[in-house]
Amino acid sequence: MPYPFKLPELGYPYEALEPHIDAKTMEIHHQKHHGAYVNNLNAALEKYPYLHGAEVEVLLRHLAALPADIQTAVRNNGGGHLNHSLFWELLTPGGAKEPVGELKKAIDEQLGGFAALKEKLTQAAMARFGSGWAWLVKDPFGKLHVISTPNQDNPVMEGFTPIVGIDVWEHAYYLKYQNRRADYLQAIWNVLNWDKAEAFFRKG
Ligand code: MN3
Repeated sequence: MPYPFKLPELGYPYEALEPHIDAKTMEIHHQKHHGAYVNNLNAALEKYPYLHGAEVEVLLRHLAALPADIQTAVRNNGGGHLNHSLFWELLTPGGAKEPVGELKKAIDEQLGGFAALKEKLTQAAMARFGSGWAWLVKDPFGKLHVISTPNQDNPVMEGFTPIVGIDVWEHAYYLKYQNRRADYLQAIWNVLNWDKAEAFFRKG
């Protein structure tokens, strides 16, 4: 959905991911952090009606074509909006707890299986200095990659399709885990929904 962008409903209660992700973190993360990205993105686009029909992915893929005065705002806040919209979906309670279907096959064949993927993603997330994301992505030729992006950059900016994204900003875990990013990264596997990841893999 293009401009005006809206904060999506979570579709599940804030406490649904306890004890792995606490309700307060989810509430602040969704309402305050994601909410601010949406508001700031709309504010940046307001004076450029010719951009109001564009989906956020399109804006992010073509940042250099945008008016210079809003490129940074769209990059940070459009990225923030897209990243978190994907993240809430990937955390939907229920669903498969390990890779399934076509995605499982691709992970087994290309990355050496789920255990190897977990290790690669955890490494990418731990190695991200400061704020950013770790990702499982697919390139346009069907190959999977594990990457990490700084700040709110989204893999679509590099031509990839995001399959799994893990938020490693401190706001994603600080209330419960404080400085212990490694503990948060261990817990996150309990709440990832691999049916959703499979759907992103097939769609992309
Ligand atoms: Mn976040």
